[in-house]
Amino acid sequence: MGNLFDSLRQGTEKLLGMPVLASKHGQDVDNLIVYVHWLMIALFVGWFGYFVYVLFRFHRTRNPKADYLGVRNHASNYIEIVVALVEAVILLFVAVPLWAKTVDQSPDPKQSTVVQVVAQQFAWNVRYPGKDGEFGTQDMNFVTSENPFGVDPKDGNGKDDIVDMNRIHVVVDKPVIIRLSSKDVIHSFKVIAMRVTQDAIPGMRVQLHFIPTKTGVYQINCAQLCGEGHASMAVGYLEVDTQEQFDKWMTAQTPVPAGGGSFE
Ligand SMILES: [Cu+2]
Repeated sequence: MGNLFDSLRQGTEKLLGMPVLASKHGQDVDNLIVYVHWLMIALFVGWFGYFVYVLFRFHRTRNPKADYLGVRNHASNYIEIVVALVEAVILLFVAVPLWAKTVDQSPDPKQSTVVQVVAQQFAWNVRYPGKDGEFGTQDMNFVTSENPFGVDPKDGNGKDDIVDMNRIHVVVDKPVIIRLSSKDVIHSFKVIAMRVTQDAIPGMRVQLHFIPTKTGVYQINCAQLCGEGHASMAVGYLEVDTQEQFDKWMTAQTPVPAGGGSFE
């Protein structure tokens, strides 16, 4: 029974053409998508069948005189209850536990790749804590076009911070914590392969996290229509490296002193 269920689910996934999956919690997201589609297929078939039945059953040749009493059985009520029950099961036993398991339980920053991402029209600014593992303190009063993160130029912790644009390096099988914000309008950070989406909101820093399971380069999309160049935010990439590749890349970076660098 379990095997039949699994192969049915995998068959549906194939039929839907699900995109590449490269994160740990992603399979649960895909399962939810499949269950919702099953329900929708059942509703589609049910409604369509009912429509065809009505065309036939209530055709005027069969009903020359209108019947003012209408339907007297309760079949539709029972069907409605069944549909509501299925929806409740999906919500209470799949969607809510998934949220509790993957969104509410934040990984330990010490065991994770922590990255700050600030979206702007139309790019992604990326910042790593550097060798010391500590981000320099930030204040919005320090924000300029050269210092999008508002890093305090006097804070020693910020001296070795690495700033980059449009490419986020992370390590495979290690939790990733992204602290997300925006410089101008509402953007949305979406990496389909990781099955994550989070709005980037000016004045707020929102955390999202996931565990990448496959090395490779995955596109970042902006999932909120944020202006004329919205589509060009797809120049952003998430690169999932091995620890070795990541360390090599990190040592090749030159820290950008706060306020002194430019990425143009
Ligand atoms: Cu955007």
